[in-house]
Parts: sequence; C-alpha cells; structure tokens
Amino acid sequence: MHRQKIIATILFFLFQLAVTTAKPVSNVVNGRETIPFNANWQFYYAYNFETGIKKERVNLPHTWNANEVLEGVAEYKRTSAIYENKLNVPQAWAAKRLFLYFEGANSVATVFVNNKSVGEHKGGYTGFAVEITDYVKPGDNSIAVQVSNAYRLDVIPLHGDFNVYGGLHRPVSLIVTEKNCISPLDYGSSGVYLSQKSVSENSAELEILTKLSLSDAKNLSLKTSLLDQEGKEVRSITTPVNAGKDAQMKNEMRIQKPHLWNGKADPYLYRVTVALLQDGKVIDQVSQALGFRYYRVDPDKGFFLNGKYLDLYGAGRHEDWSGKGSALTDADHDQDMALMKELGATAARLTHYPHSKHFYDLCDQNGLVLWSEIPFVGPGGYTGTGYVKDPQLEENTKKMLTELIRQNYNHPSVCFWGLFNELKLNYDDPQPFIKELAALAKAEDPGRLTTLASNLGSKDFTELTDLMGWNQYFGWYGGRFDEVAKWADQTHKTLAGKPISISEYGAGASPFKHSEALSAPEPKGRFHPEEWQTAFHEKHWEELKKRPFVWGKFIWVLADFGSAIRIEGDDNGINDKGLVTYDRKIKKDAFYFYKANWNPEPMVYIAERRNTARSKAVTTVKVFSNLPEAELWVNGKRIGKSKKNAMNTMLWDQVKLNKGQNVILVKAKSAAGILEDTCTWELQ
Ligand code: GCB
Repeated sequence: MHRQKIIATILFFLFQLAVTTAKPVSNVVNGRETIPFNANWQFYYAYNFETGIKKERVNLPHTWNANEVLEGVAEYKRTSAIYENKLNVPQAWAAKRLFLYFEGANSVATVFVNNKSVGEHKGGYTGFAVEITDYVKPGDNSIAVQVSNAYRLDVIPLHGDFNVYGGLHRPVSLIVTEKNCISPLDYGSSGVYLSQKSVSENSAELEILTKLSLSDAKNLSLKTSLLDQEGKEVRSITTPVNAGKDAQMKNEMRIQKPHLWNGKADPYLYRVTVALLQDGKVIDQVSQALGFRYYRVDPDKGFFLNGKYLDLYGAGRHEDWSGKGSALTDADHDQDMALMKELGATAARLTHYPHSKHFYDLCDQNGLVLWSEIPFVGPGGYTGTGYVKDPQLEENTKKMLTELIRQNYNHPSVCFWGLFNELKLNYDDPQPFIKELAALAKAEDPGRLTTLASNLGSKDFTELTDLMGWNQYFGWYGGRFDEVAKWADQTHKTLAGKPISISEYGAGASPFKHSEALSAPEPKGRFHPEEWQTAFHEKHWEELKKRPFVWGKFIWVLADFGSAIRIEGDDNGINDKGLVTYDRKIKKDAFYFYKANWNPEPMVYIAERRNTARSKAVTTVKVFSNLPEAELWVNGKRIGKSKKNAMNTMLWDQVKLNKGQNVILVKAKSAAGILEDTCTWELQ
C-alpha cells in the first residue's frame, strides 16, 4: 500500500471511531457541558411505577394530550404518567457535578434517579434543576419522572380557557460542571442576574450578581466581561472569590454612551459572560444577552422607550399548535415569531403563563416589548374560581412568580410582569394575596412594572399594580364595536393617574365561514364568519390608534388554540379568535388588515377573498394595502383606481360581477415594482 493510502485508511478509521463514540450533541463551554436529554424516553400512563407493561418510545418535547384536541374531543386526559430513560455516566465524570434541567414539566413532576426521589416541582411552565451527583454511579443509571396534570387546588392554574397539556412538554438537559460552579439551582435561573440602573444615552450602570455553588473555595476568582454585539470586549473585571458554599458575588460596571436596545427599530444586544476561574483556569462559564434600555408609562401619554413614545401593539400568544399542544420545537417558536414580525407588532403578551426560553430570546433579538405573566388565572366568563385562600396554593403561586422573574430577569424585552388574569371577587377575595404578589415582584425586581388583566369593572383591582389592563370584547360577547372608544375614554377619566391598557380584544372567525351581510354571530354558535372578525378589528383599531394613553393594545389572539371547554365554531375544543389558524396555515383577513397598518413592507391584499360563493351582483371590493393607491381589474376589465384611506384600506363600490366566475385582480405600484393580488369569486 502506498504511504498516502495507508494514512488515508488510518484517518478514515479514526474518523469512524470518532463518529461512533461521539456523545449526543453537547455544548461544552469552558468547563460546563450542557447535553440535550430529549431522545428515547419510555412513556406510560401510571401513577406509580410498573414493570412488564407496554411502554411507548417518545422524544421530548412531548405531551400526552397532543392529538385529543385535534380529534375534536372536548375532554382531555388530566392524569399521571411516567417517563423513563437511561443515563450513562462515564468514569471521567467521577469528580464532576451533575444536574438535570427541566424547562417545563406540566404540571407537577417528581424526579427519580436509580429509584430514589431527588426532587419535586410544582408548576408546568417554569424550569427547574435538580442535582443528581450523589445519586448516580458510573455506567447506566435509571432516570424516571412522574408527571401529572391532574386537577388540583394547590397548583395554579386552577382555571382558564386553555388546555394544560400534560407531560415533559419542554426540553430536558443534563448539565455537567466541576465541583465549584455558577449555581443552576437558584429557581431554575441562569445564576447570573443583570440589573441595569440609571440608563440613558450617555451612560448606564450595570450590576452583575452571580450565585455560586462551591465545595472547596480555594484560589477561585470571577471574571465578568461585557461584550458588544460583534463579540468585542467592552469591559472586564476579575475579582477573587472569598466566600462560603453558596456565595453571591456582586460586580458593577459603568458604561459610557451605551448602544441602547430600542425595540424593533434597533434591538441591539450586548453579552455578559461570567467565568469562574480556579488557579487562573476557567472552570465554569455562563453567558447572557443584555440590552440597555429605559422606559416609563405615562397615564395620559402611554409608553415611552428610551425617552420616545412607542405605541405598544401586538397580540396575546398561547404556546399551542394543532397536533402538538404545547410541546413545541424551536422551529415552531420561530414560526410564531415570524408571524408576529410579519404582522408588524411592537409588543406581545405572553399568555397565560411563562413561555419557552427560546421565545424570550427571540423577543430580545427582534425587539418586541413583552408582558409576561404567571398562570394565576380566573374563570372569566365561566363559573368557578382561580383562587382559593389556601397556604399551599399561595406558596406555589409565589414560587412561580419568583421563578418567572428570576428565569427571565435578564431579557430586555420583558418590561411588565403580569400578576393575574380575570380573577373574580365572588369566592375567596384574592386582593390581599395579590398585594403580597405585587410586593414580591418589587422585591425581586424593582426595575420593572407590574400589571394585571381584569374583566371586571373599572373600579375593581385598581390599587394593586403599577399598571392596569382589561380584556374587552365589544361586539363579540355583546355590545357594539365602537363602545371600545367610550370604555377607554371613561376608564381613563375615572382612573385619572392610572395607566390603562387593553390586555385582550378579539372575535372568533373561521376562514371557511362567510357572510356577505354583516350581522353579529352567536359566540357559542357554530357560524363564526371571517368577515365579522375583520369588521371587529377594523373598528377597534380605528379607535385604539387614536388613543396613545392606552399604553398597550393586545389582540386576542395570534393563533387559534385548544380549549377543551369550548364547543363552538368549526371544531370542538378550539378557541378561534386567532389571526391565524391553529395549524398556522391560514392567515385570516384580519391578519392582513393589521399587516397593512403595522408593517411598512409594501403589500396589497384582497379582503374577503375566501368568500367565493357570491349572491350579490353588485358588490364592494376591499383591499388592505400600505401603498398610496391601487388599480382594480375584474375579468380583465379595468375598473379604476382607489386611494388608501386612514386605515390603509382601499374600497371600490358598485363593482358589477358576472354570473359564474369572476377574476378579481388588484395592482399597486411600489418602489420595488408592481405588486398584485388576485382571487376568484363565483356569482350564483
Ligand atoms: C379572556 C381570557 C382568555 C380567553 C378569552 C376568550 O378574557 O383572558 O383566556 O381565551 O377571554 O376568548 O374568551
């Protein structure tokens, strides 16, 4: 064999060996190894452990309720199940510490390692870590998690118009560190807290608090570095660590002329890396995105980001997808963010619970301002209560608020902590407890504002939080669209000095149901025509855009979602107020109405396009567009031009249709060329 051939053969075998012995894709950053632990779980329904029964192989994220809603079953399994897996611990980890990190187990989970219980977590929408170092041995170890989404009165949510999808519905990872590390055990947080103070265009003060978990604190130091968006070091401080087991280290930096995080106009992110060093060598490191910004809410003028008015508008979002429930992948979250961006939203309300890590990162990167909340949810228009005066429920709620805040503390996108949604006053009075929550939020995070979402009158709950929000459905659950104007003006007047927002407004719609004449549908009925939803939003936005004092305007809701208590619209178990369908495949007309108004990218869209079976020979053609004017053609015949009105809508009245098929075509000139849209209507 030639020498070259021999070398090539050796290299080939070495490569094969490397491939076959490689561990699952892991992320090793200076001492810390984070290994996804999502593949090949064995799943079975049980309350207690069982052997010798058939188990299903699943990968995470997973929920056992994923398909129930899709099949239109208005009941879903609130039960208990067990997930089992094997963890191989190499000899090389003998001197390491091991943690299992669960991003979300819905809703109560107990973790077992080699049949010993190592920890329990109550609450399905916040992450938690358990240390398993002392429970594992070299070689194979059994990991089991008992997860239950059974109804109970001591874990929130007690109520809500959404499904609590049972299971390990968010990813799991194994974190391997040295004996001394940045703590993964502080309420599931990163262990690093970035507090920004006195931020302005001229300077910013940054306090970095790092929580450590140490076993022998010899020769340790902490290096904290601030990097700009290009990764260039702006500042760095190294301090010796002279502390006990659970040390906390505080460092401060002052930055001149910080590049501010400025919402979607310029979502500039710095990065802070905190490295723990022993004898000068990095043994652990945590890196967090950082965006400097300052903001305030004026009761009469609305929201100001970095000193400038910013109209906060967008939609509420549930983590829920047909066929998947809340077990979403990063690609699913990316798609929801793409929808928010296409819509042109400046803000979002993450309802009704803390969302996935990845989505907060996306909001930081794309400049969305967030309202983020705990699942403290009342019955709204249904019967029951979201609160029971029970010490365990209260402890659980406080813990979840602490987890929400600590886990999301560093995200510049988060500006508001939501304390509850639609609690009522006809059972135990929740107000004294909400005051405790408000105090807890301030103690945890003095830099952010608290808010709530109420469906009661303008005089209730007004003394609890910095800001207020109401869920309003004028023209859906009753009333008329234009009443939103009166409500906003009156509430503003009655609550002078209190910043008010509309935390939800929306109407149900099926893209498969249509009407040529507008008449109010029955919310609980089957017939939810798309055109009513469009008209609802047209009028609401016309009124809301004129009112800067409404500091936040949140559509209910980005996408249709599963709600077992609903039997209405096209499918059982679905709330159809989304601007897009449950599978994200169809964007309803109302989506394009907002896109035309909120997103400056040139567009032209024929409304009522899906209303294909026409009975009126003379009709109005409506187009949503942000271009100055467009031209309409019907069956190849030029009808004429129309200019957009203040709502970025163009109308052609008295358009005649022929019997049979009619091809509708609109053309509009944009800087990038001619944009056109077309559809076909059939006159009966
Ligand atoms: C609300 C609730 C939300 C519901 C919505 C509705 O006010 O906060 O959870 O889904 O109304 O569609 O009725």
